[in-house]
Amino acid sequence: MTKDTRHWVKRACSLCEAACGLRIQVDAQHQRITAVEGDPDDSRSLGFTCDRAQAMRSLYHDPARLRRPLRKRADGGWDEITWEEGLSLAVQGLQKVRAAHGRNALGVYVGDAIAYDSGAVVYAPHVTRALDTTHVFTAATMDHFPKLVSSCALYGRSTILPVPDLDRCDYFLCLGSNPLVSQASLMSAPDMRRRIADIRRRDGKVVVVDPRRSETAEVADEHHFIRPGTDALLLAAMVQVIIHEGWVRLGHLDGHVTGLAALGREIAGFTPESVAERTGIAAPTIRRLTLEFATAARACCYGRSGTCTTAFGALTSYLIDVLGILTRHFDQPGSMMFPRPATGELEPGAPLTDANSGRWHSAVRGFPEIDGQLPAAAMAEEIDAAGDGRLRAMLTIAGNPVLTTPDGERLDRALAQLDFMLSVDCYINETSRHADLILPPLTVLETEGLDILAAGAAVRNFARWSPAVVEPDDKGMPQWRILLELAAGLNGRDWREWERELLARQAWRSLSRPGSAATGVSPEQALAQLDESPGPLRMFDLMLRAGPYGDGFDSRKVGLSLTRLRAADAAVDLGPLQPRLLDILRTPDGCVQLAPPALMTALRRLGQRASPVSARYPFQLVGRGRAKDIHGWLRSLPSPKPQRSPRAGGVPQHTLLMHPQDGKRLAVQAGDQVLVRSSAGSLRAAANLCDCMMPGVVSLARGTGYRDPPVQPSHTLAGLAHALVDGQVLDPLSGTAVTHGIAVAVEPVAPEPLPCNPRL
Ligand SMILES: Nc1nc2c(c(=O)[nH]1)N[C@H]1C(S)=C(S)[C@@H](COP(=O)(O)OP(=O)(O)OC[C@H]3O[C@@H](n4cnc5c(=O)[nH]c(N)nc54)[C@H](O)[C@@H]3O)O[C@H]1N2
Ligand SMILES: Nc1nc2c(c(=O)[nH]1)N[C@H]1C(S)=C(S)[C@@H](COP(=O)(O)OP(=O)(O)OC[C@H]3O[C@@H](n4cnc5c(=O)[nH]c(N)nc54)[C@H](O)[C@@H]3O)O[C@H]1N2
Ligand code: SF4
Ligand SMILES: [Mo]
Repeated sequence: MTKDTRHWVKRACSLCEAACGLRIQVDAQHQRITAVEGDPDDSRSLGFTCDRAQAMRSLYHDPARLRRPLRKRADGGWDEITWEEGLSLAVQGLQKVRAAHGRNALGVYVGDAIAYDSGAVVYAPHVTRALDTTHVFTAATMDHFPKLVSSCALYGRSTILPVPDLDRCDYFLCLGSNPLVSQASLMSAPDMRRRIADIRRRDGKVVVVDPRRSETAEVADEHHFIRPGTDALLLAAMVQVIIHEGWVRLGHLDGHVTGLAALGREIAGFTPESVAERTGIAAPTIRRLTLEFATAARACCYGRSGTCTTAFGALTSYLIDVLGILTRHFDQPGSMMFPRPATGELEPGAPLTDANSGRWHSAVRGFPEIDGQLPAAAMAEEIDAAGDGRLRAMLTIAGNPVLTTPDGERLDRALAQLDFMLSVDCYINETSRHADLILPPLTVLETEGLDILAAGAAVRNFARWSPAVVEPDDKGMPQWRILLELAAGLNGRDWREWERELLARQAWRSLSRPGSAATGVSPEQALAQLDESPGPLRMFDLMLRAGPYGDGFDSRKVGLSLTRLRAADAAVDLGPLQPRLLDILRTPDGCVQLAPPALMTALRRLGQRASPVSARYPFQLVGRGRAKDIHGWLRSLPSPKPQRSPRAGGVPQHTLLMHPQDGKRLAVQAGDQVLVRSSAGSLRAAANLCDCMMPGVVSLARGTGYRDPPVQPSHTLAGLAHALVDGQVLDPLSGTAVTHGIAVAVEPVAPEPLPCNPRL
């Protein structure tokens, strides 16, 4: 009888912010992952996983995943090279362009996938800093950047982000998010179906506002269709009613806000009656929802992608918070609250007075930098139209902007013109195929890490360490080390020395923080207690031990350290969220700013807002997430087991959803091919008629649709919903591209065979 070499390892799923607890079965002898399951003992997810969890396994085994550095040959093919060569060529390539054309000839794009590797999160900002360029782009300006801008204006710092205290609220108003499928973002709460059912079970109420009756709307008490892009009008009317009716109750924030009178004046004209037609929600309904929200015992107003990536994204994000602040549904149990991560990233600090925007501008359209970033929508033109000031070398990390930013085809061409391009990516995707050099990291299953992203957005405080599940490929390199070596190399330093210096700087920061658990401990004493091996783990140990729940470098004390988290081998519960806004506010006057000038200007602009639809483009297109993939890229993985039903929540995933009335008007029947056109481009899709759509609004899953004429997909399938996104249309306050509510025309076309990907 052969000995069974399989064993189970517990770790968090790293594929979205929920960070569910997994049990992963490993055949150690053959270095194979044989099963991925939800861990019933995980206190946060209680055994829940979504369809995507299996991708952790497929990703590890995928033969198409890169494992060694690749250098492009003159004929376009690739050669495997050593890590030493790869890293040295990478630094040389970037330095050569900098020496010849100056620092701003270098650019960097950091994508979403970086977020799921905590070690990489530690060193990515150091690479950006080492490039020392004004050309910094990230996926955030296609996503949640409006929230950061709003938080900066209200609370003085972009990282002070409120999270619904979901498990204690009894009224959940959810706008522009479909957490049943996406499992949410800026809210880490595994198993949203259970949590929403729990609100209803405790006699609470769930209200969803969405132009599509989404999977979340299906399980809510109420759903209201809204015209895409008009949430700011709805929320302005709700705030207007609260101020006008004298329902303002600031609670513990009384005396700690400024600008209420100014806001009252600016918002006076936004009555429910004045916004009803534009939003599509009747005035009495708006008044009733406002009354219900204001009088609920514990209420949360939450908005995500559908409220961010619109022309008034920052204003909408700000109004969402203001609604809570004015009704004492803020920073109190059961309302929007602020997590307290164990690594100490959200602790009190001195007021921040320096301007964090407008310090430089993009060369072509003159976009102001915000928090050090330029809009991703400006990337292509900064390469191909900025003359002498143009970008000549790019570094992309964990992203695929050719498919996820506007004008992807132009970016596709522009990247081909660069003098040098480096990608840190585990695939040759539509973007990294242009690189001269690709440096592929180990997968997260081969590395240890901490749930830092999820802890910063958790609906209940927790800390969790995840072990490596399989032995790391001995010829591979963890992502943290790739990034650290790049940062060190660009600074002309040895990477070990540079790591030590970054650690010493962090020691100084963590230990000098007011309220540190390690008061009285010197940086030298702290550093002497850390592990000898360089890397993010000893950085995390330092942050945990000096952090708010830390042992303060005294192992006799009850408190967190990496050793304790490792021993726990599960999420460590750190209790419910606590009121703390007044401690962490960073505004110069120590008050929440209710009437920041830029947002008041946006409010005036909102009053004059013209509808984007016209006779030429009479529909509005919104996106929807697909249960199995993230932005299309997981879809190309081989499936470890036969695909489940192609339906999620009853909605077929590959089609353009439209209301039957609209279908009738266009003489389009279910299954017919249609051409969807916007000012930016066009694509094909099969029509799917459904009364889940608001009339006049159509919906396409992210990363779907086919080129017109259809072409065979390359690696990730032609994920072209972005082909309709116009890079000229941005939320001016945040530089975020408008990906929801795009004005489009829809017309029936003669069918063409659509390419078929056997992996779909
Ligand atoms: N039209 C439209 N555009 C959108 C959106 C939309 O809804 N509609 N959504 C927006 C949103 S919310 C986001 S977050 C962005 C995402 O935009 P991006 O971050 O640019 O895109 P992803 O498709 O997530 O690309 C991730 C890539 O990272 C690589 N990768 C995977 N794992 C790793 C890893 O561990 N390390 C490294 N180095 N690479 C890895 C894979 O090759 C994958 O292609 O797109 C935005 N763009
Ligand atoms: N399966 C899957 N899960 C994912 C991802 C994925 O690609 N696939 N991506 C992950 C990422 S990076 C992110 S950022 C999150 C995003 O997670 P969510 O923010 O939940 O995003 P979506 O699932 O796109 O849901 C957006 C909803 O907003 C609605 N909407 C569109 N326009 C408007 C509008 O103007 N007003 C209102 N009120 N609603 C509007 C859409 O109809 C849609 O139902 O999901 C994460 N989870
Ligand atoms: S919800 Fe997110 S964290 Fe949980 S299993 Fe799915 S992808 Fe992984
Ligand atoms: Mo995102």
